[in-house]
Amino acid sequence: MKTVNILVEALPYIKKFHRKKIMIKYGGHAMIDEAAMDSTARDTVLLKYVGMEPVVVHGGGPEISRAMNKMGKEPKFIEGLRVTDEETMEIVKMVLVGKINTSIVSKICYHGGRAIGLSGKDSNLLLARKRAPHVVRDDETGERREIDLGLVGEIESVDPGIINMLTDNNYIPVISPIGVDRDANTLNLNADTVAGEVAAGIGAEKLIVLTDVPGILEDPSDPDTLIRRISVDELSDLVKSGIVEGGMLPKTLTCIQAINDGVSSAHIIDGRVEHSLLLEIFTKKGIGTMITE
Ligand code: X2W
Repeated sequence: MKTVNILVEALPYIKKFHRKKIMIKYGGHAMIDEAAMDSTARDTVLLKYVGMEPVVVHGGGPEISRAMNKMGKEPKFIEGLRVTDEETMEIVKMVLVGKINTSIVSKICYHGGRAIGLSGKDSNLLLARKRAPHVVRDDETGERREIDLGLVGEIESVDPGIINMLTDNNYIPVISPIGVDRDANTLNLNADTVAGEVAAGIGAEKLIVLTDVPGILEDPSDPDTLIRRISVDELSDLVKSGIVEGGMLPKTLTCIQAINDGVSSAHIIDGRVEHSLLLEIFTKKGIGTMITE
């Protein structure tokens, strides 16, 4: 395609999303190296300069696990959620708020954006409560057993005020998935859930989840079976029939919930592909899976 045609193809999208909030979730698995993070930060700045209002939520699961291993702690997950004791919570804060958040903020600023780093504690952005213990049933004895996840939270409410104030003043908010409870305790939150809930809370037009797979696949072992567009109802059927499973399940449920809460479209795309964000937003074909009502 001629370079100029790329710009012409982008125009309807630039018009449609002018001044609209776009929630972008930078997944820990998508941020494979500094170059990938830098490229995504630059694309985020481009979105801002063509008139959209990007808001970033980042993860960092793999990096937290690496830090835990270095400190001699073994990471443990139950249904995708990290079991978080006091010491793990300190590591989570250090990695997410101290390292990843500041790194994304400085990369966005380097490319000319005005990024501000926040966690869910700032201005009570993410009020959370400790999750109830996970109940498992022993297959043999049928006995019920409770497993406490520790300092893991579920979101009670999102206060969009601080985010709106920042986007209204041309800043790009960058949010760490850490919540606060009513007694000021820190809680570890799943970053996908945070992205979905904040997207709904701020009335975002789009939720874009950057991860390490091409999107939702009909056959998870075959990248050629990518589903490019799907409605929430069709997707809910795929979930019920067990076609969407494993690591894709929480992301898929987050997208379904976001659409049901009023976000116009949700996208799952491969963040390892350079400029996947721009290809998804500005081209007709897109690059990943787009979910709509
Ligand atoms: C996550 C927070 C980071 C995250 C964790 O501790 O790994 C819980 O599991 P990704 O890269 O998006 O997976 N929190 C409760 O979600 O990062």
